[in-house]
Amino acid sequence: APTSEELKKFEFIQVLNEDPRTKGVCILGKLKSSSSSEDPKDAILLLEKLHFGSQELPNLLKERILQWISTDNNDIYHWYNGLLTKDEKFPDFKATLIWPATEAHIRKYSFQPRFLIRETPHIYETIVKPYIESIPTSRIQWVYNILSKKSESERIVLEVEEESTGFILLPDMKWDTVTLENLYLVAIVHRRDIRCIRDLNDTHLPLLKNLRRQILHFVPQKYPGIRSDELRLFVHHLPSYYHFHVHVTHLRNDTITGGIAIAKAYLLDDIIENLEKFAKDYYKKATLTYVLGENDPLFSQMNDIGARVTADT
Ligand code: M7G
Repeated sequence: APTSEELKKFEFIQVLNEDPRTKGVCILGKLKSSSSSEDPKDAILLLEKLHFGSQELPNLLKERILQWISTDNNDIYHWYNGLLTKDEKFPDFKATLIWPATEAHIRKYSFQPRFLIRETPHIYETIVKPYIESIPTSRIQWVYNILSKKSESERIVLEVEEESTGFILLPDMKWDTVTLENLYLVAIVHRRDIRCIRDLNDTHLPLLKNLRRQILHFVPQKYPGIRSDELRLFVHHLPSYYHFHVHVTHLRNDTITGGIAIAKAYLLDDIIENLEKFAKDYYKKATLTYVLGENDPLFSQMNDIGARVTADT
């Protein structure tokens, strides 16, 4: 990973996106490796200001506030800005560096108009599936690195080693791993034959139920204070990475960047119910409505075929 000295040389190009609600920004730049003579490569830096940690709150006023800056007042209302002292135990922000970043990353993280799409089984078969099959496996190298313990192995919180129902549970890269209300874990299955929700059928019920049971049993034990009925288990469609995984988030982590938005997130409970009670090939037959950004590689084909939602679809 680039050192802080190398990161200081990050050359700013432009802001790709920002969200005042999550205090997050996404910056495109160039970054050079000091150990090689290669040209600087595209880099995406996701920065997010962190929440006050519950451990620091009791001493915040006494120990951590360096300066109060009075800005205004009105009657009994008084406003200030403040500066905190630096403390490594309580970092100010979290950063994710994607480097070298591909064109696909830049498109994904850029602000873009979004549209609702109706993906019929026919559209899936003729447009989406060929697209999924064309994605190089290198795109999910990070998933294989986790499964083979090449990366993030010390972050694994639970592993169930079984060929057809096994998985690895670990913190999602979006989580600061400290703020419980923002808990965000991802369960990545060991098997490599399920690309997305469309591949699921009744033969996968043991896997889906195992994920549900193990996660709901384990997470409240691992993170005391969290109850099983505060955990949202869901799957994205479309996902960014076509290797089956389940998102596990705290109910209070309900910002859009938490990935929980309707027409993107499908509850694991509903998936199980649909396959078990309604049809074993439910996801072969269903029309799925979801949000697609204009920069998505599928957008122009979807647009051409008339997949965008209208009053008549
Ligand atoms: P997705 O639904 O395929 O895509 O979910 P999304 O990013 O559009 O939601 C993939 C999930 O894996 C996301 O929640 C990512 O934040 C998370 N994730 C992505 N990468 C590259 C990593 C990684 O390298 N490590 C970990 N722990 N999580 C990742």
